Amino acid sequence: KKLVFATNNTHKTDEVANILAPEYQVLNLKDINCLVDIPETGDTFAENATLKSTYVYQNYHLDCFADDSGLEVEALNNEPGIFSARYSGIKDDNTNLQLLLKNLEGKSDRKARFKTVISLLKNGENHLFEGVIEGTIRTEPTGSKGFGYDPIFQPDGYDITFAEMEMSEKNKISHRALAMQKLIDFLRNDNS
Ligand code: ITT
Repeated sequence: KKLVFATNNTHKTDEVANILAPEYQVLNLKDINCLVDIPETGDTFAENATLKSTYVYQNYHLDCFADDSGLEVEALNNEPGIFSARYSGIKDDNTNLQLLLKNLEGKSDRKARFKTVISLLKNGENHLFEGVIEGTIRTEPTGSKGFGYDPIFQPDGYDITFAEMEMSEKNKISHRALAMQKLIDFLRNDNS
């Protein structure tokens, strides 16, 4: 079975493909020849995820899902949140991560959470699934796996960062994995 995932982020595609295999095969925007960076003009993860899924549903007439995600840092009033991909103004993971570390310098509260909201558009109906993981922000990046803010995020209960985990390990606990599990459960119970 094939599922369209409305994303341009190859790291997201890899993680989600790993979560859905072998039951589903994932096609991303490139695979359906959609070369657009879909505008994310909403105020929430849910709105932005829905904008991405709706774009594909309306232009390609395909059932699909989209993920909007980001990092909320307590001492930064939950920033960067929906602006995680472009926190510094540009879409560069390392620049954004360094800015976050700089803005947290000297702060003792290092609590943060990763959030994902997935919008599934099936038969014209929008279904939302959320996943959250709590953790802390390290003072220095560690590890080279994963993407985005993974090298500075240490999930609660672990002494390593997401970037030090194998993808299979991150995929057991991450915000994206939790939201995806809800999506999978929904699809299993949905016979429409
Ligand atoms: P699409 O919109 O095409 O899916 P994107 O990278 O623009 O790709 P978002 O708008 O959802 O995706 O922004 C998510 C950003 O949040 C992402 O670029 C990372 O900086 C950060 N992020 C999300 N999930 C993450 C994860 O699992 N590990 C590290 N950083 C993550």
